Amino acid sequence: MDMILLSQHAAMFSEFRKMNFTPTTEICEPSIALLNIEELKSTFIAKFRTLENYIDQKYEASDRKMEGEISRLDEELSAMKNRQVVCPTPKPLQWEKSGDSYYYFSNTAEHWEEAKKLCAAANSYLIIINSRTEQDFVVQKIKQSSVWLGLSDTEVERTWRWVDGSLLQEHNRALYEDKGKGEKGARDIVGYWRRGEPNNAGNVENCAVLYKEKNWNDIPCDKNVHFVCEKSALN
Ligand SMILES: [Ca+2]
Ligand SMILES: [Ca+2]
Repeated sequence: MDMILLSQHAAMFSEFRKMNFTPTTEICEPSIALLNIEELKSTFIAKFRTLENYIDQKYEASDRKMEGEISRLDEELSAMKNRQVVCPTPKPLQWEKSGDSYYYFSNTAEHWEEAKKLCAAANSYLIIINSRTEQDFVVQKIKQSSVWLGLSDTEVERTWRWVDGSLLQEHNRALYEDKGKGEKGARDIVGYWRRGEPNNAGNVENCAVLYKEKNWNDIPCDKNVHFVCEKSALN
């Protein structure tokens, strides 16, 4: 709109120049010149008012248009607020009980952190293996080749911690002793590691998975893997 106004403005002044500013013999006469200047002044004022009105009208029109637009958006917003979003009732998670815990077996594969968050959101935690019996139960239930364990060494390499903050070495001392001699490559780290694991391959493996073969491996945490959430059945 500014461009329209400017061009309109320029056209008017060009018109004034054409009409009144060409010197003639007549306007050089003092009396006639005075008359012409008065005429020119009133013409100018009239034209200026016309321009003012024009600008006012344009702005008014623009204001009206804007008001219309705001009112339309307001109506749309109200309509959105009033619209009833009908969501299907989410199906409750299917928990399976074994020993003193309930377990949820995910239908999706996620990054380790996401899996951890999803379990937490369901008032549970990414599974912590406390016994061979527990591991056997999980392995026999999973349909996939592997699931995330709630175990990682992201903070300090080779310091494996469960999601409850406990250290693998301490937490699983009994489990290690129960297991017997331990496996090659993981003599200083307890658990059911697959032979040669955890090996932090490529320097990027900080999250542990449990394989259907009943052993563990460290793999990159950003892999998409199914997971198991665990929660206590005692409270
Ligand atoms: Ca457990
Ligand atoms: Ca590995």
